[in-house]
Amino acid sequence: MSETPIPAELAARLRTARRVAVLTGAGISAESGVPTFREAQTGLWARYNPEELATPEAFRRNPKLVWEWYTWRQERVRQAEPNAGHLALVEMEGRFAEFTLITQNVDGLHRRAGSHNILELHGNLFRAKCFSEDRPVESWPDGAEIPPRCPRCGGLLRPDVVWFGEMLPTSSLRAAEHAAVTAEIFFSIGTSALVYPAADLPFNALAAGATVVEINPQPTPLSPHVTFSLNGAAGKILPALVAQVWGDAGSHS
Ligand code: BJW
Repeated sequence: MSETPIPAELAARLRTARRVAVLTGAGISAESGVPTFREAQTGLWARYNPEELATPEAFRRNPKLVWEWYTWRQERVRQAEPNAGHLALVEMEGRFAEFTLITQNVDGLHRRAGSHNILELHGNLFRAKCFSEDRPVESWPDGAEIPPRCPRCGGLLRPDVVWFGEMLPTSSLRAAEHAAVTAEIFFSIGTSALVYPAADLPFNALAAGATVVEINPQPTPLSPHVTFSLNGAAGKILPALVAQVWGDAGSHS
C-alpha cells in the first residue's frame, strides 16, 4: 500500500490514455537540493530577489553580479542528482504513445534523468549566448573578465535563459501549446503557476477537455480548477502513482 493515495479514477484514466503532457517547475528539483525560484535564497545570495536578477535590465545594470549568480547556480546543479520524481517521469514516458515533458526549469535534470521528449521553455543554465547578437556561443577564450566576451563581436555573454519581458523560444512554445491542447491528461508539477505564458498551458488543456492533475505541497492559482489535486512532494507522489497504475512490472521502454 503506497503512502500517497492516488484516486482510482485517475489511475483508470492513465491506464487507457494515449497522449499525456507534463509541465514541470522548480518544485520537481527541490528534492534534489536545487532551491525553487521563489523560496528565500541562502548564503551569499540571501539578500537578492531572484525576480530582480532574472531580467535584461538587471544584466545591463550589473552584468558581473548576474553572471556570478548563474555561475553559483550552475555549481549547485552540478552537485545535484535527479530524484525519484524525475525518474518516475522517465518511466511514464515509456508508457504512452505520446508523452511531452514541458519544463520551465533551466537545470537540465530531466535530461540527466533520462527523459527524451523535453521542451525547455525557459532555456538552459549551461548554455550561453551573446547579449548583443542574441546568438548561441559554444565556447570562449578563458580570461579574467566576468562576464566573458563573445568571440565574434566582443559583446558580453549572458546565460541562454529566458528573462522576464523576453520571448520564449517560439518553436518550443508552439509545441508545448500543441501538446497541451491534444493531451488527454495534463500534469502540472512543482510550479507556482504564476509565470506566463507557461501558466496558461494547464488552462489550455482544461479548455480542450483534458483531465488536469496538479502535484504540489502548496495550493496555487491553478488548484481550484484542476480535475485532481495531489497534495505533496513530487518525489513521493510520482513513484507512488507509477507503482499504483502499472504495478511492479518494471520499465516498459
Ligand atoms: C514542490 C516541491 C516538491 C516545492 N514537489 N512541488 C500575463 C499576465 C501577467 C503577466 C504576464 C502575462 N504574460 C506575460 C507576463 C509577464 C511575465 C510574467 O509571467 N509575469 C508574472 C510573474 C506576473 N512573463 C514574461 O515576461 C515571459 N515572457 C513573455 O511573456 O514574453 C512576451 C512578452 C514580452 C514583452 C512584453 C510582454 C510580453 C518570460 C517569463 C520568463 C520566466 N523566466 C524565469 C527565469 C528563468 C531563468 C532562471 O531560472 O533564472 O523562469 S522566472 C522563474 O519563474 C523561472 C521559472 O521557470 C519560473 C516559474 O517558477 P516555478 O518553476 O513555478 O518556481 P516557483 O519557485 O515559483 O514555484 C515552485 C513550486 O514548487 C511552488 O509552488 C512549491 O510549492 C512547489 N514545490 N517543493 C512538488 N517537493
